[in-house]
Amino acid sequence: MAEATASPNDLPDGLAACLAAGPSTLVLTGAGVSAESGIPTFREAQTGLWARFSPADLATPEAFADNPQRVWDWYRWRRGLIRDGGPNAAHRAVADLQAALADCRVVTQNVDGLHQAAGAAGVAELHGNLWRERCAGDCGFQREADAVGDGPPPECPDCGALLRPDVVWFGETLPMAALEAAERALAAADLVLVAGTSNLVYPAAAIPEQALAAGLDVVEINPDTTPLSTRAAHRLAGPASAWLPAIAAAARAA
Ligand code: BJW
Ligand code: ZN
Repeated sequence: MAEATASPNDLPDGLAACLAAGPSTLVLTGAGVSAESGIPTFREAQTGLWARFSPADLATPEAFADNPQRVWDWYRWRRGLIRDGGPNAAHRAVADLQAALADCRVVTQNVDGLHQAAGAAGVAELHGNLWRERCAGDCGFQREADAVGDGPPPECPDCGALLRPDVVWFGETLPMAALEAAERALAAADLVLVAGTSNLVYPAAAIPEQALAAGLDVVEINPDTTPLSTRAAHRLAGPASAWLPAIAAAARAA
């Protein structure tokens, strides 16, 4: 199938005019932005090895307590996909948008680090990063992982408890620094681009709601509809790898 593309001319007039004015922009991303790097999203049909497990059942503290090996196997499998897939045109377009606009802040729910790999700066990671590991006990140890890893779950070198991926599971609080960065980005924003998220998981899903309540222009980029779709000023139906480059090109041309 030919790769879907879009040009700045395909953008709705209102959005093109907004981009031409060089808006302060908040880009909120979710798993759909990394889908075209070969990384499965959470709520779409799962295939292959992990088809038997709901990601929502793996992304919980209870799942880790119950079976840390299974949870580590899942994260290591995903690390391998991320390493092999690398950033795609959507990640590169977000970095291009940052280069084109005086103020463009990126807030992501993704834990894959692919925005940074594509060159985006100051990315607020609401749900952590799976390339970081931290003690599942309370000693505070953490480290960066540079390899996918294998074997039994790693142990904390300081206290002997298990290490876990430094990500945010259901029922856990989000990192304060990322939440505050998201709040500041929202307060500064004229335009909010919401790409590749089902808008179902809170508090991330509250960001577009707060933007709407504040009267900001909210644009959704997603091949499918979400609870945001009917309320966004513009809905760009299709893949992020088509629409985000068109948006970056329009901002560059302004
Ligand atoms: C494309 C595409 C392409 C495909 N281009 N698009 C308020 C109301 C109700 C519930 C709650 C609430 N506040 C809190 C809750 C509870 C809970 C929650 O939200 N539950 C809901 C499910 C109802 N939230 C939490 O527990 C959060 N913690 C919290 O609030 O703490 C405070 C607290 C503590 C104690 C008690 C009470 C409160 C934590 C949430 C953590 C989420 N963690 C995960 C795992 C992270 C680690 C990992 O990656 O493994 O985060 S779950 C998973 O969902 C992951 C994602 O970041 C997150 C969002 O998913 P996302 O990105 O939207 O992906 P999908 O798959 O859902 O959607 C993909 C989309 O892409 C689709 O729409 C496709 O169409 C689209 N797409 N291809 C563009 N090419
Ligand atoms: Zn420890």
